Amino acid sequence: RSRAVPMRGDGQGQPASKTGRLVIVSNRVADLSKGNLAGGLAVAVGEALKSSGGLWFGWSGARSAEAHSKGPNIQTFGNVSTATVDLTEKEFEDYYLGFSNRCLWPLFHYRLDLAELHTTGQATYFEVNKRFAAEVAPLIQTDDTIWVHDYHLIPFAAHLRQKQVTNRIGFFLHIPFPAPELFSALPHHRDFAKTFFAYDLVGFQTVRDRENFARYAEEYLNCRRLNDGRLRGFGRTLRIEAFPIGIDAESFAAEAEKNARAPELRALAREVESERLIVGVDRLDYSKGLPERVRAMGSLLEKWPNYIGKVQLLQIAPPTREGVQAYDEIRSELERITGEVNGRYGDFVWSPVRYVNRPVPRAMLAGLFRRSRVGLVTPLRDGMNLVAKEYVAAQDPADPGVLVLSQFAGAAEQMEEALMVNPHDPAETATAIRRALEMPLGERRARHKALWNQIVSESVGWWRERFLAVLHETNGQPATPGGP
Ligand code: GDG
Repeated sequence: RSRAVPMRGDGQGQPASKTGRLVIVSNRVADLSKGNLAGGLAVAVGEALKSSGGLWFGWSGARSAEAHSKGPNIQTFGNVSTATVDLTEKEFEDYYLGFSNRCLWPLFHYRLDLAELHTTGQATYFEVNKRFAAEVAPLIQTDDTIWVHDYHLIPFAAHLRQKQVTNRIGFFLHIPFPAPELFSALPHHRDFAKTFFAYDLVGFQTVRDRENFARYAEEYLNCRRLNDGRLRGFGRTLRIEAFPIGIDAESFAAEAEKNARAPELRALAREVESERLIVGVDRLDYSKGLPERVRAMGSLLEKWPNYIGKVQLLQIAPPTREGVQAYDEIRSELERITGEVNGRYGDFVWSPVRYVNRPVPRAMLAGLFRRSRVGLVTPLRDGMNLVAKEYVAAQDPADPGVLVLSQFAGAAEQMEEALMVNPHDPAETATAIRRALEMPLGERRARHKALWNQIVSESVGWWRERFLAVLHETNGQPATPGGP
């Protein structure tokens, strides 16, 4: 665990509330009119926004034909405001679907084969970042702390600095940072990467990601690594740290306990015993290793036919980023393999894989996790993977299920007591599933206890407070026109 602890300072600096407002910048802004904050980022930063007061800026989610914005749409909810802007159709196509999701997403997930490196979207990506920076700059106050999120907005601070903004600006990358050899395949990668140096702090999910970035900066940008771990380059000193994102484990556990007996789940239990139920929940993304997972089910049944008619994988995989070809392809592939495995091993009353291509309400997911003996989280590459943590949080400590986890999920750096697998090897995954299904109660309890302690102590609140505390230890940067 100490691997994620900051190398410099104690991360216990001034809390955000004592030093002015928090300004969150992310691709999408949550709808705060709904009262209850739902969804990853909103839950993750919501408390900090409420405690220090703040502003959340980003895309409204709407597309408009007009090329010029009339300024952000500002809405106020108590001490928190949202400021949103629309994207034009071209911006949506080139910045969001194009460069962000056809190029950066696959590249950062080690999928050079899927990355559209020559997309014209890179120019629009920079333009949108520039426009966003211009729209938010007049709203920034001198003592604001600015926290920018994720791969859509990497050059955001560079554009903001050109508007003479000298505030502290932090960035958190929710997805992996790839090995330098991969990143350097991006055309103009140096111009792109130097924009990281406009931040005061760049946070990564894992030590591996942080070190990939550091190695890239040293080898390709001629930066110098200081003894305290910071990077010196482009006339600036950049602090880089690993901050593994967490969940609110206690509230997810309560939700799971409350929903474990929901009528929908009782009906499911009539068909498959809980002790034989395996669950997977993932956006239908090629990074999540879904076809490999279904192949592993085939491998399990081939090697151990005693499970035929008894076990079932319930895979929830809601569609995502429709309109990007790689997503249409992964869906076809998953559906073909699911059909193949079900056709080979299923009969009139039972099939080994149940596949749901729709989102399921969060409460239902929590109950489902609790009723499933095995949680199968086998991405080929993942920044963190919150499902792994949610699955653990949902278990009954007296009779807990077992997490089977990919070594390539960021969560693997923290969750050592899971059954770790190489998701590229269906036979290895099948062996782990069998081990999970057969694991004695004592071992299940011991593993669960260790994992539970881990997710409770390194919670989402811990992540948020540590990021902001470390950001407050930095000094802010002079605005250097024309700089990175
Ligand atoms: C990115 C990074 C990183 C999923 N299906 C349904 C549903 N979900 C919820 C899960 C979980 C969340 O969505 C997914 O989070 P993950 O972390 O698993 O993955 P990404 O969406 O790829 O998130 C990832 C994360 O950012 C945070 O930094 O961990 O590595 O890729 O909470 O439960 N929720 C509901 N219905 C569904 O059908 N309600």
